Amino acid sequence: MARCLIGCGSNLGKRREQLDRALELLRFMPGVTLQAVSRYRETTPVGGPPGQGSFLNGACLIETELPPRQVLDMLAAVENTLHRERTERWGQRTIDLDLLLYEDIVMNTADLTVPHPRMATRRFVLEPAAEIAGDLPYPVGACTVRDLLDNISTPHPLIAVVGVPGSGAAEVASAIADAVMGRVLHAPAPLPVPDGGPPVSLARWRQTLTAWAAPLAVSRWDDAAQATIADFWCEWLPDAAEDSLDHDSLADFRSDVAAAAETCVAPVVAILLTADSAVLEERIAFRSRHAREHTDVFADLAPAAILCDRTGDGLTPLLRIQDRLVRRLRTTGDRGSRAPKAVITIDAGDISRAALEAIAAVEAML
Ligand code: A4P
Ligand code: MG
Repeated sequence: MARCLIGCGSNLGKRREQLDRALELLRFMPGVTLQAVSRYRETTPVGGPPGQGSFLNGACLIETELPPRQVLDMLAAVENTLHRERTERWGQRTIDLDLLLYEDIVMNTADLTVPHPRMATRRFVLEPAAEIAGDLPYPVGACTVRDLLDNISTPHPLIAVVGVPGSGAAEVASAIADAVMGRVLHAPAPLPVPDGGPPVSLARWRQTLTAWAAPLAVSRWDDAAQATIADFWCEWLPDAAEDSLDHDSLADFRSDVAAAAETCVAPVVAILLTADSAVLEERIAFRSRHAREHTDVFADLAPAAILCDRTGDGLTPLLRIQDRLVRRLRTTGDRGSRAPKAVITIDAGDISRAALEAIAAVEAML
């Protein structure tokens, strides 16, 4: 038997009746035992078109012999019985049932991602979930559901928006800060990526680390900010340095970063921006064409554009760094106490859309 955590929401029609009815339908599904139901909470809509009504959200815990895909089909069947219409993403709905957790399974297929990819920052999901199943494991963060709720309840949280040059991290971080009236911190020094000249030295990596660590020092943390959104993350630097340093220098640099991290505030959430090769290539070419103009657009791609002009390929080093970054943030095993428990991955192919997704992920915490 597998334990599954289900999130329920409604913001159209008779919300309480619809939630009650969905739970009744689940109770009588063959192969399903309804173990626990949370109380319902009134919540402000996050993301989606403006003007929609507030939600009533809850959670339930079931035990079932059905495999994950069949649980999803069953939830869709219940939604259809309750006349769920799908007109637009995140639009208002009579009922929404999400499969949040299925034991400690981690899976990602075209129509099912478990754990639910947006649950880790959503207070409207985590409060009811923690009420009935706080000890359930959240395998992606190597923690429990209650830990996730505590994590987003950290006072004066640091949120790190991370991605390779060209992913739009600076723009997305600013957009989040504007939307939630937080403080934005931009990287005090650019990421020293290869430009076809001599390899970046250990000394230069150390300078970058010192510059990045300074505004995040625990001793300097400004308690006045509701939230701080940074477009850099010190613990990622060794992944970027890997191609330019020899084995021993890289080992030294890793210990420098670990020591510096101890003195810095750790991000509770990472917004991971990923861009595919076609998108990055196009942005590098854009930067190349506009190299002589004074434009801030994709300014962080200047070294990649120079590398591209010199060698015809500015992309490969960025993709290698991105692979390592994704691996670091999405490793599920021993993550260490300083790794962000919540990682929200967003496709940076369309930066305005990525910014809206990121804003929704952060607004859902507050
Ligand atoms: N899908 C993939 N993984 C899952 C999963 N673990 N559980 C696919 C459920 N569905 C999953 O979902 C779109 C597709 O996601 C499904 O076809 C399924 O194959 P949907 O229910 O048709 O559409 P949606 O819910 O509008 O999209 P989405 O992206 O799932 O939205 P979310 O993330 O569920 O967010 N604000 C408040 N206060 N309360 C809410 O309940 N809900 C949302 C919806 C936004 N804002 C909210 C609330
Ligand atoms: Mg849904």
